[in-house]
Amino acid sequence: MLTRKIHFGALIHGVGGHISLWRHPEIRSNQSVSLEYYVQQAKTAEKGKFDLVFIADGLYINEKSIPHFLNRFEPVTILSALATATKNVGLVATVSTTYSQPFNVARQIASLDKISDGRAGWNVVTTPLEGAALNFNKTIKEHPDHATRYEIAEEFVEVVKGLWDSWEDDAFIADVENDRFFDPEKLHVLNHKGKYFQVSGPLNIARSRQGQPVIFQAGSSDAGIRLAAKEADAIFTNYPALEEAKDFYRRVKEEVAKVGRNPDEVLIFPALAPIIGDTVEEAERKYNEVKNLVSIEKALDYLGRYFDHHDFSQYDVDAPFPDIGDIGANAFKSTTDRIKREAKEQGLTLREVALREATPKPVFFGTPKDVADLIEKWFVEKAADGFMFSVAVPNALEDFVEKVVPILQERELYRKEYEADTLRGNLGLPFKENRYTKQRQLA
Ligand code: FMN
Repeated sequence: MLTRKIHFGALIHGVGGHISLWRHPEIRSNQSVSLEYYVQQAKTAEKGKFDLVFIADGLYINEKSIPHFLNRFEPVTILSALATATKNVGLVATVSTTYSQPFNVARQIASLDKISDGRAGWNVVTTPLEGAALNFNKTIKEHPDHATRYEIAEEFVEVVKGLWDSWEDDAFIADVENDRFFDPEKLHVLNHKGKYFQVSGPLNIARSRQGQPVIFQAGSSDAGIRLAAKEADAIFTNYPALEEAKDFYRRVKEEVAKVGRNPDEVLIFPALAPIIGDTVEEAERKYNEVKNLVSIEKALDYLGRYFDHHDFSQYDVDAPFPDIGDIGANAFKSTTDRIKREAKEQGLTLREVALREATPKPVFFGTPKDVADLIEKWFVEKAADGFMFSVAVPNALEDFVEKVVPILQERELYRKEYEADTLRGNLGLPFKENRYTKQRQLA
């Protein structure tokens, strides 16, 4: 009997991850800073019994960043507001381990966990953009390299988890008669002295009903997988092809088993940005509407980023994709290799390549049944434990909740009601016991 159930997160992303979606007549250009929009999306996710809403983040912009990145909410702040507008859905905030301090992060996410009564999560990111260092140069002179960023992240997460266990669950006894606000035996000072952090503790907030907030990790390299296997409860990833996604899933689960953890307790969430139509033709029409919003100038900018901001506007856009030699090999190498290869094999013009990259056709595409079938396939074939939904066309979340969710429920692949009232509970993860309570029980 199949006991696994699909999980869903909703990435609320304002005017969208697409470079030009903001120009669509049904998108409000202020959506990235509209509380009303975020509340509406969170409530729709909750109506669809989603496990969580998720806020991505970044710490550096320039004039070529996608519009949503230019003017958006800080994750913990907006999620605190969403906590008061929702009851069941989890609230996961992206916060960087390269450009933050563990004490602050532990405190903010723990506060969100208390405000939401056990629904908070932290998406651990190491920050890929070099420019971020320019915004934090009082403490960090230079953007650390990839391996160092992950080394810092590992210690950072350990410190945060240590701080989260500062107070055992029954520490605050509020014994008025004996004038004891807390039981000193249940208070623990971390005293962490490591390579990157020296943190005394204790943290000035208690644990929530889920024990500790849920930890997501978003990074797919070997170092990212190792960090997730050791420390995370879930991974957000973005492999678009089924076979690659299956391979990633298998590698993560193997690594989790290797460090002695239960592979079922690290859930894998690939990205899902479907275009749904009542007919395939309608889905095509929706896709074309969005595709046609992208000007060739913006598409060339978008393409140029992969090639280390190479200026493609110097070429004839209707001629075959230009021969640009090794440009891009030091930037997004695997992507630039693929683009060059496909352009050659398929005889594409520069215009075709740029538009295709800036506005790709999603994998999850077609009627509600087509999309449900694909989701089922990815889930059953073990490419995913859940999916991180994001909006590719206007009203995508509403359409998904109304039309795809009931099919998955009918097939008994997805919940009809929340099973629990904490994020951990809904994800099927056990309560995170306090380490000191556990030690005492074992002694
Ligand atoms: N970095 C951020 O700063 N903010 C994000 O919201 C964010 N989301 C990500 C989502 C996905 C699906 C992936 C794969 C990465 C994301 N990252 C984000 C970047 C990672 O934290 C990491 O810095 C980057 O992917 C490089 O690490 P890797 O080589 O292990 O993937």
